[in-house]
Amino acid sequence: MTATKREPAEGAKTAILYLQLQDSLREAIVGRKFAPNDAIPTERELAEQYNVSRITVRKAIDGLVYEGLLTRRQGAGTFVAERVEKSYSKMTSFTEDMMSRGRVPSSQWLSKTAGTVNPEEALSMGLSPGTLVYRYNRMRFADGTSMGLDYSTVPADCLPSLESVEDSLYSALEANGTRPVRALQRLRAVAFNAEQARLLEIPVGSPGLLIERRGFLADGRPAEYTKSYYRGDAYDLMSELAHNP
Ligand code: 16G
Repeated sequence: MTATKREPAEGAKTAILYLQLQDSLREAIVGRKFAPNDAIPTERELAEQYNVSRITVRKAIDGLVYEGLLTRRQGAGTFVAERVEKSYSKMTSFTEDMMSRGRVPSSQWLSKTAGTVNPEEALSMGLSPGTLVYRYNRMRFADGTSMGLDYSTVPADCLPSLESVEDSLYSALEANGTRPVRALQRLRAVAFNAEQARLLEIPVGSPGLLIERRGFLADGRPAEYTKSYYRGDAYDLMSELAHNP
């Protein structure tokens, strides 16, 4: 059998083109040719500029959206994703964090259940076995892009009912006069597992930040035990330090 030099098949050519376009867009974003929050050129403009089809452009952009470098805003275009600079030392809620940055928060419920504390929750919050708690598990989005997952447990005596939490846990707690005023937090690096990655539509093993928060009321009673799994590519955590000799 003789080896013949063959032209790449049509499909392979498209694949090469979209990967090339993806690389040059990625370079432009990482090299800050486009700043965070900048709109990138439209599909039509990119297709003309790079002399490729709009399908190729769409595929290249899809990949960068998947990587978290770009976000699509309905009706407005495609923008360079902006990392959320979140203070590690302020006790804000996801809703407040997003709204203060002009992003539109939304959530998708994974579950909302009532039950008695499990051993982990009991130890974390100092609750006696048998205490009734509400559990709220949610996917969190900003402008429709997945940002992370919140798994919250709240003692039932902090809320009027399981159903009282709609869009924001903290506003429900606030309305009930039981918003935590003090918290302990612990931060750990994690890799998203297959289930979490599927929910967030990111590659399995993507880096994440696990922030565990235990929130307390002024009288010391526990009000919240939340595990927040935030996308590592979406957040910058900031805190202010002072030297107090
Ligand atoms: C944030 C908090 C979480 C809180 C949630 C309430 C961190 C690390 N975690 O995700 O503890 O339960 O906000 O948000 O800040 P919501 O009021 O928008 O439901």
